[in-house]
Amino acid sequence: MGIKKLAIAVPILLAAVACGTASPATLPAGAGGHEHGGPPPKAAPLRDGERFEEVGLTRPYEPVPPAGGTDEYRCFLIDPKLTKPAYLTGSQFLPQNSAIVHHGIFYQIKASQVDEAKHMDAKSKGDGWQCFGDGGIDEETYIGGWAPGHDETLIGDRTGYRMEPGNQLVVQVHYNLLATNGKPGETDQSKIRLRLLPGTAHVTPLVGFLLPSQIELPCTAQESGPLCDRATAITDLEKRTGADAGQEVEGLNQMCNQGQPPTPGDTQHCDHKVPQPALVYAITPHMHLLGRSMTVELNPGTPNAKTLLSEPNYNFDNQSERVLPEPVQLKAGDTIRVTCTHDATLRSKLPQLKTLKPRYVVWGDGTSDEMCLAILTVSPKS
Ligand SMILES: [Cu+2]
Repeated sequence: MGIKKLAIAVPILLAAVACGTASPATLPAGAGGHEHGGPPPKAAPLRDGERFEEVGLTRPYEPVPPAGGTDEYRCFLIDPKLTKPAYLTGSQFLPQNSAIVHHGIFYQIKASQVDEAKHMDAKSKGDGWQCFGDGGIDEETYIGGWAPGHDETLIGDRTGYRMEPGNQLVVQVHYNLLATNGKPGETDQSKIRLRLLPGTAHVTPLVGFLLPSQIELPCTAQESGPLCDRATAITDLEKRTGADAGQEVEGLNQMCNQGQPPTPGDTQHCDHKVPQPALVYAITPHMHLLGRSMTVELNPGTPNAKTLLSEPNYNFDNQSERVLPEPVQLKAGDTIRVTCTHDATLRSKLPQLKTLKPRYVVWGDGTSDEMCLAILTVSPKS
């Protein structure tokens, strides 16, 4: 996700990102085995002042999985053509070809980022651009996600993400061609139904607190090769995703591990201090394809400890927000611990990864890199 530049400096970040849900522990996320089908769920009734706006792909897109694989993650820039500020109070992905659509994740980008997105689109053949991982636009903010069977998520009564005129959406769609045995030719022209309120409405604005953790995932005992060396892997990461990627990794080690030599392992955690009072409504887990589990704890090891999220079987294809049963109040100075477990053995099992060389995995934007990110949907208030 486009949060990487922010991850170094600030323990808790105002912005938002995305991706995943549960499948049996033995079934790697994104490897297929999903249930598809059925028409999309009906919309809940419009509430006072709301309107629906349907946006979507401008024409059918034919997914082209890379390297003989069966999956493509494709990002599309979609203009909601807002002429006035609005609040996005709900969103529902409407898959047109549900046989091949595996998930949809929605990001908002500012008007100032639209050129960057257009550039990504223009340099890529066909509509949109390939985007394993996330949308690939700096500072993109997560505003919703969908996986088969998911209804529109409505958080509380009057809450929403503010959208300014000129802002646009980046929608990441996971196409999976297992249903056609990888045979090309299927097309999709999905839509999204936006639920909007005028920007003048009295709405509790939602923002994302982005809480990352470092990843220090070594090669498995069965794997070997030059990229299994951490320093070599980071040099390679910088070559693939930009010169500051290594700094991001070191910044996370500073933040989460006080700059001590990192301890390689499947499970890593990071503690964050809450900077300001906020009410948490929902938590969205984000890891990439090697992600196995995530927990988010409030004040661990104290009498007030509380588990906010326990995601024992992370599934990349269901990264919609998990709405908490009751909003939870955070106080300034509280500690939030984000813990992720990744599984390097999935690399040799997942169609999207198995052609790649074994590597020591750290935080990064690419298919073969990982993230560990809890996105807390909050309203800043006491
Ligand atoms: Cu990511």
